[in-house]
Order: sequence, then structure tokens, then C-alpha cells
Amino acid sequence: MAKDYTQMWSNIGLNLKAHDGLMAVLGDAYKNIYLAQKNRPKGMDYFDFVISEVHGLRIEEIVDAKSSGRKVIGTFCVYVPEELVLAVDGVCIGLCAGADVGADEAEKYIPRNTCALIKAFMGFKLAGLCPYVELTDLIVGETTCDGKKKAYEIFDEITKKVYVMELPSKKGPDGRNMWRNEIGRFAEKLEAVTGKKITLEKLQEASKIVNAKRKALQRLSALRAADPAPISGLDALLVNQISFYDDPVRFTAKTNELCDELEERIKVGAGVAQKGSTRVLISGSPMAIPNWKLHAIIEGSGASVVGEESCVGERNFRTLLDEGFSSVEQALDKLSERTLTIDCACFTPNTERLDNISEMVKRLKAQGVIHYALQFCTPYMMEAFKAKKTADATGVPFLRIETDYSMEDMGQLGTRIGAFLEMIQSKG
Ligand code: BJ8
Repeated sequence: MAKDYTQMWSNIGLNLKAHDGLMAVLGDAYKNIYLAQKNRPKGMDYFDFVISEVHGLRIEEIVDAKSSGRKVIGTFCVYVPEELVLAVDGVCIGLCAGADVGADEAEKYIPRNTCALIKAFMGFKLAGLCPYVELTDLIVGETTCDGKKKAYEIFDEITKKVYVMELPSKKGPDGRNMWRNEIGRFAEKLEAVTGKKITLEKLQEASKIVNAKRKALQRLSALRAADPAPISGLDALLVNQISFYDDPVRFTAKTNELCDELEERIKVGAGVAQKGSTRVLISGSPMAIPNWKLHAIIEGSGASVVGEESCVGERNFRTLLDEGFSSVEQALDKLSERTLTIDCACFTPNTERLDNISEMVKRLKAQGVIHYALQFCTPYMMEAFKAKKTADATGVPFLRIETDYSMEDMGQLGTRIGAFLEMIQSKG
């Protein structure tokens, strides 16, 4: 970090000693996993910078935004429409965390057998490690999996600022109606928290910003179909992770610049791996920052991760919002419809996800699917059964992994993944 931010962190209320420890571990991990990669695109410099300032410059920007009267809205799920947050001039920040620091603190409140993502967001708050949580004016939960639903009750006792959106479990007419009403209620809640009115003009502007971000991410994803892959899976994952907390307009411009460079690479046949190296699709639970574990193992074994069928991946940006609305109510209808195209395993049935896995395997020319579920993430662990059938029908091998954020199973995972990659290679 270029500057000393100790005073700012202290003002925010972080635990300075624990936070220093976290920053040191993060810095080392980033150096070993990211900066050690070969042939990285120049355009990744921006994203390296963002990471180096993840608790520095970006936090300073958010503090400034708050002093100018803007509100900070924290979210945990891609069903929560960012457009509405931007329509009230809010700053939208994804709060999921991907490291097991603070887990001991979290286990004082929630069972040990809770998924690592939930433990991490609780743990980061309880250990005084997350400046983003501290700066939020509203934290938006949602009734997706049981773990999150119940954890939000406790998180509200701790933070006093959780608002929960009720997401249905099925996408029939009743579920759609209910969700449309929830979107309306959320819009009212945002107006109450910010004191700003949601207008048609504001929604049009916000929709353009968020759709442009989705288009940039779609572009990045499409470019990964090239052989050799023009960018590592690790770097593409990082861009996706940063999309949840960077300024959306700047992020879009930088992602498009990166894509321009990748297009040039593809034209001359340049890439990050050898042409013909093994291509893998990852499918399953989201990988919040700094969860780089699986990509690091796979790419450390010489294969390329060419796509993520995940919320930190295509599930987040696959569909654009239909901008053909001419009133606030119509915009809310469209927001409700778009979000219900998302194929989270919390829904039943969830056949769209299986179609999307198959489509991604074909489009990205993946030779194998690694299904990634966080331990105790019942929806994705259960859905692995159907995901395997889909991979079988698509004609590619499938490996099912359940893990958490700890490094204890790195060796065992490396062995299993190595054998899986060898099996793919032996198939030719
Ligand atoms: S739309 S995947 S972001 S709910 S990993 S906490 S599901 S037990 S994060 Fe998610 Fe929205 Fe769905 Fe996406 Fe529960 Fe599983 Fe933990 Fe999870």
C-alpha cells in the first residue's frame, strides 16, 4: 500500500493488530499465487493495484462517498439488484469473504458445521477485520440457503443493520409475484435509508452502468474460449471477484481494456498456457475473495481453468436487464424477471443450471468439469448429483470436490486433481 491508512482503520473501528496480520498473510498469498504467474496480460496491473489497495484506497473512496452523503449498501447475493442501489446513489459492496480468519470467533455464534462462506463473513466482522462491513448503512440478506437465512438473524443482532429479502424457492407464478413484491419493498427500503427517490431517469442510468459491467464480464468470459487461453483462470477469477466492490464505471472501463489486449493475444495465438493444454470448467459454490485455492491447484498442475459456472462467474452476469422500460413500475418488473433467470441451487427445480453447465462446456471447449461445493453447502452438494449426469451426457469427465477455506487438504486435493487431469489427457 502506498500510504499509511492506520488512522483511517482505527477510525473505522478495526482491530489493528489482527488486521495487520491479515494484510500480511494476504500480501504473501497474492505474491505467491498471482505475481508468480507467467505471461500475465499487462491489463492485470490495474487489478493488482486494486488488490494492493483493497483495504486502502477503495476504503478511502467509500469514506469520501459517505461524507458526501452517499449510503453504503452491503450485499451477499446476486439476487439483490445492484441497479436499485445505484438508483439511490448508493455504493453497492459484496460482503462475502473467502478466508478462514475469524472462524474461531464465528463458531462462538454459529455451529462448526456451517459453510465457510458464512463463517467467514461472520468471522471477519467479529474479529474486526472488514472495513466494508463497518462502513455499511444497510446490509441486505436474502432467504436463499438455510445457513444464510439463520445467520442473518444473528448478524443483525451484532450489526443492527440487516434487512432480509424473501426469495421464493420455486419460480412459478406465486413465487414470481412474491419476488416482484419483495423488489418493490426493497426499493422503498432503499428510499427510506437514503432519503432519495427512485425515478425512471435514475433507473435508466443505473441499468446502463450495471449492464455495461455485465457486458464487459461477458466479453472476458467469451475470450476464454480461445486455445491457448489468453488469460489464466486465476486472473479471470480475480477480475470477477473485484467486480463486487470496485467502482462499477471504472471497473467496466478497465475490464474492457483488458479484453482489448486479450483480443490482440488471440489474434497472434498467444496465451498463458501451451496450446492444447487441458481445459477445465469449475461449477458450483461461489469463490469469494481471497478464495483462490482450487484455481491455484488446477493451474499449478499445468491445466487451464476456462470458466466458472458460479456466482463469482457467469451466474452473476449471464443475463442483461431488459432496458425497455418506461416507468419505475415496469423497471421493477424487469428487475424481478431478470433476477429470476439466475440459476442458484437454492431453487427447486433448477434445471436451467444443468443446461448452463452443458452450454458452457461446449462454448468454452472444456474437457472436464470440477464440481466445487463448500463443505456443508447442502444446495450445491446435493445438486452435484445432477451436474454429474449433465457432464456425462455432455461427454466430459466430472470430479466432485467438497472443501473449505483451510489449506489442510491442499495435498489431498492436489493428488485427486492431478489424477483427474491425467485421466482427461489419457482420453486424448
Ligand atoms: S445466488 S450461490 S450468492 S445464495 S456456499 S452461503 S449457498 S451454504 S452463497 Fe449464493 Fe446467492 Fe445462490 Fe449465488 Fe449457502 Fe452454499 Fe454457503 Fe452459499
